[in-house]
Amino acid sequence: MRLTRYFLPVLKETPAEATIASHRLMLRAGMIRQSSAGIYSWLPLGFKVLRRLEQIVHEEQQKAGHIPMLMPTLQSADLWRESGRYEDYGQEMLRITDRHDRDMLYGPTNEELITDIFRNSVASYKELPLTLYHIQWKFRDEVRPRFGVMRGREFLMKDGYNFDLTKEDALHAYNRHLVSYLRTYERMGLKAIPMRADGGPIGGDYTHEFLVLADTGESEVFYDSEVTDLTFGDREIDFDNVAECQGVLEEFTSRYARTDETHDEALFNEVPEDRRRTARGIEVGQIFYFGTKYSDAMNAAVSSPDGGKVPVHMGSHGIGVSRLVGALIEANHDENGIIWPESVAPFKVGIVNLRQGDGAADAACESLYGQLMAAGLDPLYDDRDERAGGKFATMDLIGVPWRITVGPRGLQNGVVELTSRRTGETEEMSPEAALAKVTEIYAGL
Ligand code: P5A
Repeated sequence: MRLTRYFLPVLKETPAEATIASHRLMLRAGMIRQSSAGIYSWLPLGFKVLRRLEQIVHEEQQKAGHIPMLMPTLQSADLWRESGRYEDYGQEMLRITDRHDRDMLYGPTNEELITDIFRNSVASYKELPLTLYHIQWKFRDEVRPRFGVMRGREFLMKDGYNFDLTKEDALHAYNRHLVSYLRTYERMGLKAIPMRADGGPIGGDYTHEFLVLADTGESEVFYDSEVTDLTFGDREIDFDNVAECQGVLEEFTSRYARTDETHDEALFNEVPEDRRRTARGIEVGQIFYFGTKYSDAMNAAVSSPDGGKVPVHMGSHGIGVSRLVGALIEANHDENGIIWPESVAPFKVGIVNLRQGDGAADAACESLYGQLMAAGLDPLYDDRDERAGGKFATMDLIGVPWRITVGPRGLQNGVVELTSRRTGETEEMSPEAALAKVTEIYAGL
């Protein structure tokens, strides 16, 4: 993309309404604009990151054997009357009446809708196990929407639902989700720690939240510092292997790690004192096993191998996709702006032309631009007629991980500069060497 042809409305001033770094930087970098409280437009740069996160989520879900689909945002109230949640959900639910006076709602989650689809299409245990998911906008009329996309009213969620014959099978689905979530967050360059939590309005008493530690997080958490040393890494996993998935769950959840909803001071005090930590965290996902809560209420049953009908065991599993954009920035920024991890960067490489209009500089930039495009490295070429300082500031603000700086003086010696946004380190090298180096960095991401 050439910057002169892009839409990147960066702000010079820090918006007064933004109190945390991610909110401030998303506004300043031209990623989002508020449309009304807790509701945002995603401008091109923000949309690119959002799409990239969705792509990672899709890939990891499908590796785990989960099947993508798409449900609508608007739902009929009748389904929610069946489960009893139409009344229970209270003011967080946005209720709408259509022209025929039918009660509708903007879905805050989809347990009822998916259970309805399931019960109308699946009759036999032979069609299980089944896990369906989608990535769709949700609406929760939060009392206090704040921190930009972190606590929005309209937000993007990946939500998945498993249907199983037995509790044992459903717990395997739970474990599979835990493993796939660990992989998903790590691929995004985030450390998200599973912690025992509370079922809240979704239900069930077996649930883990995934928390990214950050001072600006809204949840208070208590944990054994050893949990922060755990990583899934690039190990191979067979998602159908019950023992293997159970092993990962045990490895990642056997140490003390809880949100304040389930915190148990006596148990916490059994952790050696030097490892006890209290901190704040951003909840970027949550997995639930709630058994037959919805299948009982909505009569979602299948024929069992022993004959007769049995209600299916279910769980639901969510990732806060739009919140993750904020969480990623909270974890990756400095005083000059965002520092995207390579795996989620909206543009992989920036090209800064120090002297727009100079024949040699323009030609070298065009050539690099063409080659980076051809290599699939999605470059952002700052081809504006602006001072170098302004161009560097823009690249730093929007967080492009690698910058290639091209100027007439360097070109006389056959070199350009390659700069890392994260470390600030700059190396001089030939344009070919710069191209080879960034290609290598992004290989496999
Ligand atoms: C699991 C999937 C559920 O709704 N039903 C379907 C279950 N879980 S949850 O924990 O309530 O939400 C899942 C994730 O969505 C994000 N989230 C939000 N993001 C931005 N703004 C909000 N107001 C908001 N509310 C929830 C969180 O990341 C949460 O873990």
